[in-house]
Amino acid sequence: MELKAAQVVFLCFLCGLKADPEDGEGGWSSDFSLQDEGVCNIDVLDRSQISYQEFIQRYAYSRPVVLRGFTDNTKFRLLCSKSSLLEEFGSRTVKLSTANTFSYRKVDVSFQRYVDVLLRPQAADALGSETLYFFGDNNFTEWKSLFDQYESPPFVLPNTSGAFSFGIAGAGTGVPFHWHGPGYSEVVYGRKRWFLYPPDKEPHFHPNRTTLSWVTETYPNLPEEEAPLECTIRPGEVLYFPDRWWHATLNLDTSVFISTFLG
Ligand SMILES: O=C(O)CCC(=O)C(=O)O
Repeated sequence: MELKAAQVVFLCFLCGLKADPEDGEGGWSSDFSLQDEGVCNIDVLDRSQISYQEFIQRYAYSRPVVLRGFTDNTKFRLLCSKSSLLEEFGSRTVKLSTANTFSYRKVDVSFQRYVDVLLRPQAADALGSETLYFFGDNNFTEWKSLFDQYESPPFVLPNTSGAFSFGIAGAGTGVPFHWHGPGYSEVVYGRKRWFLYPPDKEPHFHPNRTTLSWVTETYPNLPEEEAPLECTIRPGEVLYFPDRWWHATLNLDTSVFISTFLG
């Protein structure tokens, strides 16, 4: 079939409008991902299901919640595609942290090198203390053009402001149990499985072992009363964790993610 010039122009116009030129995963998909999303035993609420007052009364100081469809980060998501980030920030230096509870060791590498060499699925037997994770320690001056486009979750706790932590990590990676102040976690690409315990219920874990090893070795043997709260979040959802709640994460896919810490 012969295409007329006008038809070609129209088709090219549609190509240009395609939301993501690489794929639905922003070019971050890899051959390996984890399938088990686990249960979701945390409340998941759409915008129409909760007001700010209800959030404060029911969740802000007492339990986690997943909020869905509260923000539109379409533009931020496009800027986080692999090609876009590499083009803009490939030559910038990023600070990596070991993926253990206390994240002591820090290593500087170029963002391009991190993506080309270090961003890979987690080996099942690797120690968290030997795994380098790009999350936080962001240079907000150099990456300003990106963070300016992020719309953070609208429900802020009284007398707090948000600080961002941005990261990208391979399937099977994650941060083992730890706690700190309240905040939100959002995945821009990929899926992230979260495990949480209230402040007075410290989970059994080894600070240098990975979440992956906790999930495969410890989790299946937990008595029912020691089961965590858990949920897998996807793009368009944010998980809220209250102050001092224990939490651990497991990236099921290569994931791009951002937390908003409220302090
Ligand atoms: O997103 C992650 O993998 C780590 C998030 C986390 O532990 C945190 O925000 O404190």
